[in-house]
Amino acid sequence: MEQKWWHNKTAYQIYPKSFYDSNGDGIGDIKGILEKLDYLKELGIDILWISPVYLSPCADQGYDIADYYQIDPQFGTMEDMDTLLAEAKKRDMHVLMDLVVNHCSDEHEWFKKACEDPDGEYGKFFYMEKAKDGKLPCNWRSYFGGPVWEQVPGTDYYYLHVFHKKQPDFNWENPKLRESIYRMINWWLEKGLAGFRIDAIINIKKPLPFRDYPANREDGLCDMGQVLADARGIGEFLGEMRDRTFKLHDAFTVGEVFNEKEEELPDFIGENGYFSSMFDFRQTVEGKSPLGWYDCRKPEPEDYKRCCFESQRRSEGVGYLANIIENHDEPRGVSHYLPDGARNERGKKLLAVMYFMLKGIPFIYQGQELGMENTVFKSIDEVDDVGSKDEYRRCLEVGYSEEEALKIINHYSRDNARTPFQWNGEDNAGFTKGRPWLAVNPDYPDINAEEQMGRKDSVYAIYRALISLRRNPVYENTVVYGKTEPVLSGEKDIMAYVRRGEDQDILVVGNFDGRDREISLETIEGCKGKVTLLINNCEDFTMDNQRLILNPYQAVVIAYDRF
Ligand code: TEU
Ligand code: CA
Repeated sequence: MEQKWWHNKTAYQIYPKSFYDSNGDGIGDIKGILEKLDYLKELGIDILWISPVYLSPCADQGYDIADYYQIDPQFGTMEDMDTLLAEAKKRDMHVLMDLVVNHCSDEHEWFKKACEDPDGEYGKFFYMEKAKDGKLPCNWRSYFGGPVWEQVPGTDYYYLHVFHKKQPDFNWENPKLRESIYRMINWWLEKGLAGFRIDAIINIKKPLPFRDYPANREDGLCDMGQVLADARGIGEFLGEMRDRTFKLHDAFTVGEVFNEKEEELPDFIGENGYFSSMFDFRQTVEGKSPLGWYDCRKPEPEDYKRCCFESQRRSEGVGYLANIIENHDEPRGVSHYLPDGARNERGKKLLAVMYFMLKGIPFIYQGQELGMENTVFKSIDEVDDVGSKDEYRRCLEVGYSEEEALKIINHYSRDNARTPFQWNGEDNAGFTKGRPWLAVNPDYPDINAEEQMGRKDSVYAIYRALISLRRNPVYENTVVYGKTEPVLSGEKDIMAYVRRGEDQDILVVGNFDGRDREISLETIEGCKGKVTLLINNCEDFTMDNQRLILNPYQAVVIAYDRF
């Protein structure tokens, strides 16, 4: 496979509203990111993905864009953005913005014009349909609850929104709309952006004409997953977008793609794929249910292991997935994937090692490098996120008590990942001098950057070690390009794999069991030569010959050099 500039990079997601507030209004901002660039550089980050900072009424935290060419004043100005691009460049860092083009905001000029004249030029930028015999055009359910159709005020037209009603969907079938989007993408790339994270992109192709699908809840509506599985031809849009924009700038793009069909993977991320990479959501969706959060199940270590290996297998020789344990839509990874006994620093480091050493482009979500955990909401009023509020309603609807519903929201709420970044042990974790827009997680006196940076055995320290291993010239080739081979698969709660390189094999072993485990490495092929312990989350390391003894939740990375 041809080598690309981004193959050996490490990426970091910034959720700007919660990263660092430079002016005391309680809201993180672009100047705040600027102030913390050196923190990110020191950690070893090469690529920054910044969640939306465009002009937005913030019905869905900036994922509802009112003007793609403006920065929302709560985040700063276009000048701040230009400064950020320049300062990142000085530090050899690449900036990605979020590309949200399945929908915009109902406050976008195009949508306002569309509402004034649904049959006119801008009406065709959206899906505007009339109800037939009092029946909506189809029975799809929006991701945030309720039908996808909302009436255009004062008319008998309805517009389509697969997310919130303040997020009207674009009509990608319209070439004029596509042109307008490409122009905007190129405008940003010409400014010096390195690329984009591409939001909810699988939704841009709708199966047309609109029709009903079998309902999966008592509301008579059907799940969007089912609808999208039936859509054909998204490749025509994505291929065109690639050729008209990304390709011209050698941009790095990472798609938020759910539910692609296995045989489509080469089209998405193979040579000349639509995107450079896409997130691996295999373990994110494990245990999720179309019925809602109340029906979700937390994955066990064995599930986690199976999901990771499945993704490694199907992407091998095809392309590079972007590996994550969390993002702004998910609970904190350490709260979701670790067994109860491992909810401590050792366990957090175990999870870090296991996902980070996989083949692909590792993404770190802000605070993950500190082992930030889910927060505690004492009442639903403390929750801001639209999605969580809908899921709470849903729990009550199917018969859970308020207390039980809150427990479910506490685990799955998207706000778990959106609490302010914990910089230090001072008021509001040093995030703001004012009142934070969302309460700081009360655990900040114990978990914060200042404390961790000053300690050699912190979670932060292991992330730094993992990142620097990725760019260590002796191991880089194996870490970036080596094939992943799962080993010891019969050992329950042991996750082990070998990265096969030209100069060495690198063995990665983690113990998700709360007990010591003795493991024989005899059955593993290769793995001969000079042994070097590269990473270890414990103080001790017991290996003699082919026998390895692991402490509870221990993780080790061992290189076997051939020459
Ligand atoms: O998420 C898209 C997505 O598929 C969602 O269904 C996601 O799984 C859901 O938020 C979980 O509750 C993207 C963004 O990442 C998300 O923050 C936005 O809300 C959404 O698009 C709409 O732009
Ligand atoms: Ca601010």
